Amino acid sequence: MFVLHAGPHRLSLARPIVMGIVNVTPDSFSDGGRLADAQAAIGHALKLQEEGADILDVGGESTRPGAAKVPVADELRRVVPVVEALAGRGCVVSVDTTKPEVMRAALSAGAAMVNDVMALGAPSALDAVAASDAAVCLMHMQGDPQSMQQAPAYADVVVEVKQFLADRVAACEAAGISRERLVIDPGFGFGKALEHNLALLRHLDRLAELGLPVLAGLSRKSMLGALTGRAVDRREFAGVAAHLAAVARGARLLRVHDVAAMRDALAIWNAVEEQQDGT
Ligand code: 7PJ
Repeated sequence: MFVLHAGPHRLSLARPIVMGIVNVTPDSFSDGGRLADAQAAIGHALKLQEEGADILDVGGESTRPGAAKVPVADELRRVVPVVEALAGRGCVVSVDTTKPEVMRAALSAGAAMVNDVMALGAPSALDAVAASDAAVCLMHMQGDPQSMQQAPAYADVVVEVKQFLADRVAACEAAGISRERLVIDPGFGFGKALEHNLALLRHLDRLAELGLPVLAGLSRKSMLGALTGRAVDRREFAGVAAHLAAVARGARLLRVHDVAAMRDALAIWNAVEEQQDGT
């Protein structure tokens, strides 16, 4: 069973764990700027921690489809004070960024994990993580956030995503980042049409065959809207169902906005899985 090495932390994945989303962006599609200032983001993060988040994922760069790029100085200004405050309180903090400069600053400020939607694809991102003892989540994306939802296309989405992740894992290992620090993620909604997202969810167990913990991030995503007709702030139940479908296929980390709801669902899931009835 997996134990994730994230800086000084050892996170057992014997049960699925919850990563709470902390946006420090004025333009994130689901938080709409209400968390724009560091104090508000810290308060929100501590609430998620209280609700049972195991990891707090702090991001200052919106990656929603069509989102504008954020200059590195702005992202540093948003993210570093929040990381520092949360790590200082003993929280397990992940930094959601694609920029090596932000990775380095956040790791110095106490982040124990890097969550990169580019899977350390930016020049020197591998080096930035290799120079630390942080964990890293490697996510698949087709194209870039500006254009990725225009015409996603795959011959076999599951095979292609799995191969991409296997290649990035090999690159990490070659750079000196050991497997105990790695998490893989199919990147739901990142250059994927509904059929691609559903195929990846249905066959998530095939990604788990890579022998690394799989993270699923489906919270509030447009796929849930397409299936339920719900607006972005009404997708909590759909999100819980989608994440449990992921857990049933081997997901060990769940990246969510609605931590309390996910915790309740996992309380039931774990009780059923761990029931000792002699059968
Ligand atoms: C994901 C992410 C995801 C990982 C975002 C949103 C868009 N990081 N960052 N996996 N999604 N690892 O939260 O809707 O699915 S930003």
